[in-house]
Amino acid sequence: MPDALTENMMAADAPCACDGGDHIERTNCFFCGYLCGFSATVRDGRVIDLKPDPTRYPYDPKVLAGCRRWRMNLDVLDHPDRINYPLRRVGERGANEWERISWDEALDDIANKLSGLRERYGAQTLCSMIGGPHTSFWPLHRFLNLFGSPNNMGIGQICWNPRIWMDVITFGWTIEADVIPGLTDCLVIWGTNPAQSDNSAWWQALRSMRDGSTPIIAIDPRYTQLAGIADVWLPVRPGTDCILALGMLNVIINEGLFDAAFVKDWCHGFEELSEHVQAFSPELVAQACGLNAEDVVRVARLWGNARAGALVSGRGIDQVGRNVAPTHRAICCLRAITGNIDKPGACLMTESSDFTTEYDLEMTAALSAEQRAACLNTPYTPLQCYEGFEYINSLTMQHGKPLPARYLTSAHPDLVLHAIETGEPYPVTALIVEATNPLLTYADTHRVFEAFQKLELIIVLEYWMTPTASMADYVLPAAGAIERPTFQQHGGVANIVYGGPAAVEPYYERRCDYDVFRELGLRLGQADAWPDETFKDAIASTLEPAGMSWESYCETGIYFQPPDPFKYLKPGPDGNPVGFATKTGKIELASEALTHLGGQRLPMPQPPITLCSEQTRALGVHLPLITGSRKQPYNASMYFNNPAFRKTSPYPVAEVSEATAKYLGIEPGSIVTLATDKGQANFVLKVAKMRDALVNADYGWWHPEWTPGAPGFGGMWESNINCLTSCSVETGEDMIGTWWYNAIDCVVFPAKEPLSFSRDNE
Ligand SMILES: Nc1nc2c(c(=O)[nH]1)N[C@H]1C(S)=C(S)[C@@H](COP(=O)(O)OP(=O)(O)OC[C@H]3O[C@@H](n4cnc5c(=O)[nH]c(N)nc54)[C@H](O)[C@@H]3O)O[C@H]1N2
Ligand SMILES: Nc1nc2c(c(=O)[nH]1)N[C@H]1C(S)=C(S)[C@@H](COP(=O)(O)OP(=O)(O)OC[C@H]3O[C@@H](n4cnc5c(=O)[nH]c(N)nc54)[C@H](O)[C@@H]3O)O[C@H]1N2
Ligand code: SF4
Ligand SMILES: [Mo]
Repeated sequence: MPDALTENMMAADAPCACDGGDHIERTNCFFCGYLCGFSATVRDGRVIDLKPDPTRYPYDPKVLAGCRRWRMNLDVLDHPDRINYPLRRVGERGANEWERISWDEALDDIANKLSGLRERYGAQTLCSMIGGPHTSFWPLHRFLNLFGSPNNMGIGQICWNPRIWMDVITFGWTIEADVIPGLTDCLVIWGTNPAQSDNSAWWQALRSMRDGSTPIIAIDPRYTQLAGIADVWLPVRPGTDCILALGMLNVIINEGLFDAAFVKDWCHGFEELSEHVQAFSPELVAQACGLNAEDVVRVARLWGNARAGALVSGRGIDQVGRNVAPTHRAICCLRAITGNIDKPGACLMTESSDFTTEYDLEMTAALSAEQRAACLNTPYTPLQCYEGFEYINSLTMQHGKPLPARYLTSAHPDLVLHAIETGEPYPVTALIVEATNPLLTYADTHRVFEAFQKLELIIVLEYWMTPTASMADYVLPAAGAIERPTFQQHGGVANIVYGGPAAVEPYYERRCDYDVFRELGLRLGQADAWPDETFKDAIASTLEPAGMSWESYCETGIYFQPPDPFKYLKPGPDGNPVGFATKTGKIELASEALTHLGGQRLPMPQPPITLCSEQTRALGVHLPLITGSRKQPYNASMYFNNPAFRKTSPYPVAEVSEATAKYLGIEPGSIVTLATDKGQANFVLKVAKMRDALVNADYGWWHPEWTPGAPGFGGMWESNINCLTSCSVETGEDMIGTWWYNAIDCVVFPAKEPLSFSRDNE
């Protein structure tokens, strides 16, 4: 019996049996980073059916078989809650009272207001906020560069940048694990759980390696599905991963397991590193990390003996505040001294794109030196600012590879919020919010909310009336994936892009994000910078340098050139090997780049912070907290309006181990309040296999079925873990500014009132 998916596929392959007027269009999903290919049946400009298209990227029926979301692409097209027309606020901010206006009126209004604010306060008065990879952000960034605004808030510091920055500083470019079954001889998966965050091709590949021939090591305080297929599970104490990595280095160096020839030829600072790690004996490390010393030694030996060792890290260690850079640096050293760099089956250095780089797409060069200097990050985060970017970019440009500027310079939310609150060092009065829901996903919801009240102009591009959108002056209706062409590249640090065409023109008056920024640009004197009238034309121009036509992009859904291994050995202009694009030309175990910028040469673990005063601690039991571990079927603050999902995953959950539940004296299934000095939120307590004395809370929860806007804002005050978090730059990481979503603390106590989401409706 073919399953539903196979039937779908067979139907997709079969000749179209539809009415004369129907036709089939290729298109893509964009509900997650895979951008799976679909074929859509279109009748009179409407999609009437959608099927997986296994002939296009990612070419793997298993991806869709494991996905619960893809059918939603049809449901959301005509969903009654979609925003279909430009809206202008008429009531108080947040009152959810709107008038429908035309696009021309909206764009003229916004352009006039932005122009007026720029005259009054300077271009830096405009900031932006972006979120996870839901759309192409480069059109917004181009608009900002030409407008003169240096402050884009993103998710960079806590999602992607720490890895990218530390790889680039150590190796001269970024690294990807090159997992090849049969060749890879050790696989370390650190602080990521692809079973929930990437439950498709990558997770399937990992499962297929379960035969025991490649040792798999999972480093995660929770016993995830990944831990379930691993040979070793290290339930590390959150935030102590840097210490663990230094302990592994200690064993590998002291037992002589490193690749001595590679270290001699290609690593800078080995003696310094060797001396540095002597303080991190397995016993001391085990105590600090809450592990057994034997396990630390075992894992160190597995990795030390690997000659095709692949190491993948994730969000778990991207969000540990001060420890983020030292942890990633120590991991870079683990890869380097074992020679597991730029080698098949191990870790490969990626390439720069053959198609137009992100640096050029964003028109980075258009932002003047004066405006770069105005970026609020200067001098607080010396790497994550234009000075830091320019210095490191000058190193990677030795090999002709430009870094993407906007992510790596994105403004620190604490500094932007401070400028909104105080007008210092200059007034920030206007905000463009694209494809993000910061009232749920940025740290310190109360503070973000207060800051929104102070702004003169908020523009939100959205699908839905989210809590954030309800605070806007203008809400602009965004076209979804199958209503617009899609283009997903890896921030310009790899030679890959995928996506495809729109199946239909946008429904109602929705527009592709690109069109919005182009139209605003045209109204603000940027005509020369927007030669491509449509996003499709812009994608076609972007692909041109790679020799790929729009038609072949649509046909295959991908442009990809695999990176060459052993790039550092290739002869340079003088006939010698080119080496690495760092200051010393070698892999910098001791970082000359960070030293140059005033940072630490060697990875040094940092102490934890507390978000709970004595007064808060008196409320209940004080415990370490991690937030936001990914769970299907939701994604951050999205898809809570899917009734089938809500049926299977109805509540926001806080997980603890069985022993911890007993210690708390609270029955699983009860409602608990988690609190810090910043605020509180309610969750259903659940028991899970994980470290004792630790809480793991969901993130992103709100209630789209409740009334948007004041006072409840779709229930965003109920179970929003970011009511508890902080984005303080002072307690953040020194060089990048990363704040803490993991390895923080909270107080747990039984909720005083039943959860209001047990009500059917508000
Ligand atoms: N379903 C779903 N999928 C998603 C998303 C989503 O919201 N929902 N979001 C997407 C996005 S934006 C991202 S960035 C990726 C993230 O995807 P992943 O990198 O896989 O992130 P998580 O699933 O949160 O995994 C983090 C793991 O780190 C562990 N952890 C927490 N603190 C620590 C620590 O201090 N040390 C160590 N070693 N581990 C720790 C957690 O227990 C958790 O299992 O997922 C993407 N995919
Ligand atoms: N406590 C805590 N906070 C976290 C994290 C955590 O683990 N813990 N994770 C952090 C991470 S890694 C990330 S990436 C962020 C994610 O944070 P966000 O990106 O803010 O989260 P989403 O809920 O995915 O919000 C996306 C919004 O964009 C809209 N949207 C989707 N596609 C489009 C489009 O094409 N155009 C437009 N205009 N809008 C669109 C959706 O309707 C949705 O409202 O959260 C961060 N915050
Ligand atoms: S949600 Fe992701 S895996 Fe599922 S169809 Fe869409 S792009 Fe593919
Ligand atoms: Mo993310």
